[in-house]
Amino acid sequence: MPRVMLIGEWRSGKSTLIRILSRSDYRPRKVFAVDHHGDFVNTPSEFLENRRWYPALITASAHCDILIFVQDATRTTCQIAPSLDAMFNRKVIGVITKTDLPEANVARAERFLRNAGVRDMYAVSLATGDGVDALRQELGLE
Ligand SMILES: Nc1nc2c(ncn2[C@@H]2O[C@H](COP(=O)(O)OP(=O)(O)O)[C@@H](O)[C@H]2O)c(=O)[nH]1
Ligand SMILES: [Mg+2]
Repeated sequence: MPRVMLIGEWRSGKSTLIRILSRSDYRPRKVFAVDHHGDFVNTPSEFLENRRWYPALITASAHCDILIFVQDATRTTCQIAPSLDAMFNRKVIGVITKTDLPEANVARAERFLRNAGVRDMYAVSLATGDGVDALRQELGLE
């Protein structure tokens, strides 16, 4: 399978996504550091929130095949900078989480991700599993 790196703001669902996609009991071990779990690379939310950390994201992405920008569908703001995809010479896909929650607005999350440079997006609920199969297929997971 490809090596997949996740980028997204605090509580957007990065750790949960890794747990579900890897079918294992992933708990992030490290705080404020890139965390490897099999073929998944988790990144600290702080690396997205302040551009002084962008070099750390670029370095971590170097040995990854696919980057996932994670956007929480219930959030009314987006911390992913416009055209952030251009910073990486990698395939980027978007994952919209929390589609099961009443305050979720998938169209808004899609706009945020499109603004960040994402073209291919997957809307999922990590609570119900909705949409996860399509994402698995995209990533070449069984
Ligand atoms: N209802 C619901 N909760 C979710 C979903 N994805 C993540 N969560 C919850 O959101 C919280 C933050 O998720 P986490 O994976 O720790 O976010 P991270 O900070 O990006 O790693 C946890 O309590 C998750 O259970 C989802 O699709 N639906
Ligand atoms: Mg986490």
